[in-house]
Amino acid sequence: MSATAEVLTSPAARRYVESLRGPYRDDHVRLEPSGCVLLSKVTADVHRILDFAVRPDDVWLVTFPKSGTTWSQELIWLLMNNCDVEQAKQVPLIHRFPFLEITSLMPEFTRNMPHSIDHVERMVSPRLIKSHLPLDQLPKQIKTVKPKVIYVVRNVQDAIVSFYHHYQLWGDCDLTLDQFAECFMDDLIMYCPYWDHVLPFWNLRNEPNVLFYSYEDMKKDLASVIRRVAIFLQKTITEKQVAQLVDYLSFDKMRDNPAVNYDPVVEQLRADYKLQPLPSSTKFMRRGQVGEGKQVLSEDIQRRLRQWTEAALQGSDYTGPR
Ligand code: PPS
Repeated sequence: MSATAEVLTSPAARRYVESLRGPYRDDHVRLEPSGCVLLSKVTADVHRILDFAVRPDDVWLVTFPKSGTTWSQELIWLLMNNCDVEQAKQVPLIHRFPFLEITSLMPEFTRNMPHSIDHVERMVSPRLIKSHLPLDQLPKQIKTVKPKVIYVVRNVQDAIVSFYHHYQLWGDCDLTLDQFAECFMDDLIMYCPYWDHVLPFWNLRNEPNVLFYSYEDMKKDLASVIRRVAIFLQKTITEKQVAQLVDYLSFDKMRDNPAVNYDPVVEQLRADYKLQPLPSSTKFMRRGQVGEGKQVLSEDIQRRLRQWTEAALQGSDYTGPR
């Protein structure tokens, strides 16, 4: 184990890992320099990622998991590619808009593909790159080369609910939703601590190379977000194209689009780990709603999440969703 990671050994951390089956059942480690929790298998690539060569014309999409990443990836790719929906339908998103650390995290995901870091290194510019890593765990050159960076945030309660279902989809997890939320507040779950992920990008939101918006913004007025992203990417888009994209990026269309809905990968991965087949209603594109956390988390957990959020946001001018 490299000096860049410390294994989480508390009884709570052990119980959490033992509740998992599938690709996420691995020792969890706290990475340096960010303090981000990830699977121990990622440690091998930490230095390679930190020293990764950034190009000035890259577009980086950075999010905490379950915050509208896939939705934003498809939107950004289409804006960068003249709204070519035919090509978008034909080529899986992972090839068009790779996820930097996916092979490090879940090697099975890229079984018949190059390592995701190699893939990104070999891409022709302008590259579109997804990552869930927090700012201090991303390539150091992000801060000096200053490529375009888009950060998307989502109401933390809804992100927790979506993440819980993500764990039931890409593996199995014996915890209840409330127990999962407790582990989330205790920073036992990968990519936590949550607010340490969001706030550094919030603090950069007025930098010319950074665009910060929310899942809730997309739900409220997708056309406005499309126009904002187009301006940021310096792409011209007609109102007719905006209307086409709003339709193409609707939840129902994306749920039924195999290029973005991950159905084939989930099925293969569950088979690899000999996990029970899931009911056909359990999907990556699941609900796509705002406010589910308030309906399904217990009152007690919601109260504790509010207190936990208040404490984390002390001294910050953060006004995004929480
Ligand atoms: S991941 O695994 O971190 O990349 O997940 P991510 O793509 O960030 O988030 C998945 C959630 O986004 C929802 N989603 C959408 N909502 C509304 N409209 C569209 N088009 C859309 N596409 C994806 C997806 O359903 C997940 O949210 P939940 O709440 O689980 O449904």
